[in-house]
Amino acid sequence: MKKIYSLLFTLTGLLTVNAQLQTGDIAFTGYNSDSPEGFSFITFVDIPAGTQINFTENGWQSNGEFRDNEGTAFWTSPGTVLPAGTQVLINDVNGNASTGIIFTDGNFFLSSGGDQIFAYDPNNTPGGGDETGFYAGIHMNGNWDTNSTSSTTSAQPASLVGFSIAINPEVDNAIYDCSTFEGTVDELRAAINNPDNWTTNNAILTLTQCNFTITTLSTQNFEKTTFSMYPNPTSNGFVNIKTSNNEATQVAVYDILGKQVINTTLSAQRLNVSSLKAGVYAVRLSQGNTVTTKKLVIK
Ligand SMILES: [Ca+2]
Ligand SMILES: [Ca+2]
Ligand SMILES: [Ca+2]
Ligand SMILES: [Ca+2]
Repeated sequence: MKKIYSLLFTLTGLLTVNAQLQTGDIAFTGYNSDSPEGFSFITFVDIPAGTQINFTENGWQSNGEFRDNEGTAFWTSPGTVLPAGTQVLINDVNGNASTGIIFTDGNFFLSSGGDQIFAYDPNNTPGGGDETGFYAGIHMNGNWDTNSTSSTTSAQPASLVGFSIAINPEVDNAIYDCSTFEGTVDELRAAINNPDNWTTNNAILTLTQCNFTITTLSTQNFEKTTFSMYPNPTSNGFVNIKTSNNEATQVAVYDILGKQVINTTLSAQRLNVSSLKAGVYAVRLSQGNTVTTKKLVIK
């Protein structure tokens, strides 16, 4: 029995490690330093059940360490997977979350004179030369400072460039205005981390849901990131077609008159084109619903 428990423990440990989010997997969408203090964020990935994220208001120092006399809030995701695109509203850090559980160490007080919040992995606390545990950041005291020398100031961690936001000038409360609510992860993250798209107020704001929709790969992205075809031009009777996922690819080749001259399913990454005369051809590659067309020149 002991062995089983220890095996389960090991497995759980491994699963927890695998489940960690990456920098930029969440982004802040709201911040209230007026009472009740709170914040909101969107997740761009499915968050596994029972995942913990820490939110500290300690500033980040130029020596690559947190300043350490402020508070931390602890959020644990619910007992089921939280789907990508979900917005979590922490309406009150002292116990009111739209989903999951939030509480603090009792020392979490966002200053109305300017403050910041960093989200990070509690199993990979940033510091000691390793910033990979950062998920997102929001600074509410003008532009980022060069160092954190007080509870209201903070440097921007290098790993959070592009994955954080600074509201300038200082204001007590701010929320993302939902102007962009549909797009790829990169598009949504860029819109959310752009302070031009935020509403600010020195009176408390109601944290709101934007009903985000994350769209998946466009054909262009697919072509850019998952297909390569070479040599091209080719003169040796074959062309290699590689995909990043190694799944079978449906290949159709058309001549310049639009006549189909090859139609096959490729599993070995090499297409025999020795039957084709010299000229220009269109190669249609598809996997499931994803389709792209490339030009092939045979010499
Ligand atoms: Ca406050
Ligand atoms: Ca503070
Ligand atoms: Ca203020
Ligand atoms: Ca602070």
